[in-house]
Amino acid sequence: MDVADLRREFAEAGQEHVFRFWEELDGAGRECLRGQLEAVDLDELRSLVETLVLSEPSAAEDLSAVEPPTFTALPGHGGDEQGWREARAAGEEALRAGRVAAFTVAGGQGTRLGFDGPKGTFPLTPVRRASLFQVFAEKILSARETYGTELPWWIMTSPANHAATVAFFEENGFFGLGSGDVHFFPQGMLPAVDPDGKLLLESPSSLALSPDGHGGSLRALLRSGATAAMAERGIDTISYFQVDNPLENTMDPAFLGFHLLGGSEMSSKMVAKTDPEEKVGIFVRQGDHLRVLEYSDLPEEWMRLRDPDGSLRFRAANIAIHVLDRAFVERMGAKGGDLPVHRAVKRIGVVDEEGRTVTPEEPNGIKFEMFVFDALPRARNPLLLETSRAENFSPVKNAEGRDSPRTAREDLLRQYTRWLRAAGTGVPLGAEGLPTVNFEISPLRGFDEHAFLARPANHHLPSPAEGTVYDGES
Ligand code: UD2
Repeated sequence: MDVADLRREFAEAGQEHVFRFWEELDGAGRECLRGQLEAVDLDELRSLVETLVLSEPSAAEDLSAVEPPTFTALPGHGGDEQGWREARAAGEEALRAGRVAAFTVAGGQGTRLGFDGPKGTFPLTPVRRASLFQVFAEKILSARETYGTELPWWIMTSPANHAATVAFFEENGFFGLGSGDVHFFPQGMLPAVDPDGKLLLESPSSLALSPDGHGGSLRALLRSGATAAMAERGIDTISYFQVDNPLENTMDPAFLGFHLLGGSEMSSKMVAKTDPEEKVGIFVRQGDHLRVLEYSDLPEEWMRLRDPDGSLRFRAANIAIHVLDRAFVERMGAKGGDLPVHRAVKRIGVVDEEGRTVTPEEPNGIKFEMFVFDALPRARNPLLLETSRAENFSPVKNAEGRDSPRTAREDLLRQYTRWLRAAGTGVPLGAEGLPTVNFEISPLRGFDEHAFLARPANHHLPSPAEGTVYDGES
């Protein structure tokens, strides 16, 4: 677009200040800013500013019709064992038929972990310090072997970590998955604004942009051509998980089977919340809809409500593991995502009058993002499945304390110990159910407990010594 036209459009939208360094910019700087400005949807921005920045914050949401959701319980918790067997068989059939793809959202900024690099490259496992990406890659390799299928993997990055993510896979030979079966695409970005709704500049030649949230994955899957590539390969089912959860069970056949047998467009896993303060979204039923209330939106007194048996009333925690129907993603993505946008007040680096980027001590602006779980109320037959926390959820969010690399490593060790014991190998135990030696089982030996126990070579292994790695060799 002609710069004069662009300038006029931004002036009409009350955003002409983004050109304030224009005269001083060189050719490359002008191209950069111009590209970013052309990508801004001014109508969308106007409506976001009106509803989320300039209006009075809406009084607390009407939560009167909100109830705990119904869900499919684990067999040990009253779930129907036969139903679980049938679901598992259906999921395995879909995996064998090559109908399933893995999909990881890895575009987040990982600020809380304080790690310099894409979170998926974080060296995590107890002995090898294999990265999160390697853990997922090995699970996929194991599932491939079990089901004799290709299981391609799509990874959503952000413009900030895309090149580093791709380079990491290249340096590591794609962990043996084959470069044709691992696909990367960057998510969309949304501009940040100040409390008056004015676009913020990060530098003279760049807006302050931030990733549009994991909800942006729906439109990014479509726009990047990922869903078209999936369709071409006969894939209609997408296994969605976050880069921060090494216990994520990438290809859970029972979960896939419940999703498919239930004719669901989007299914989610839940576990019981450990304590009122745990920072997880909560599944609720509102009228006819299943939805997630983010932890910050759950009223304080609701956090502590208990059922007569003592369990938390609102306990259905969102562990961010979903199955998505490909056609549903295409439908949602075609409407630009069609998800509500949330606001987050943040400290945002902005340019000063001298053209330097300065990050203030206090929040100075508003970022916008979408959440993938907001698609649940729009999905046909959404399904909620109870799952085992110990086998599915131990996220790496913080550098220390709760949900940190230390707690994730401990939960991995507990998982290895359970699997070995189930396979007839003794493991010396110390405090808190942790083994007294540090050791590791590569996911190549089984992507889940079922797959691990199904391999005769995993039975009656030598008891682990300090530093033992049960790798892919039998
Ligand atoms: C998320 C959920 C929370 C709970 C918890 C479980 C939200 C808003 N909250 O909390 O309800 O389920 O996870 O672990 O999701 N990501 C992107 N692009 C983005 C933003 C995030 O790819 O623009 C990815 C990010 O790389 C990570 C995941 O989404 O894999 C979670 O993001 P987060 O760390 O912002 O979510 P969190 O921990 O607040």
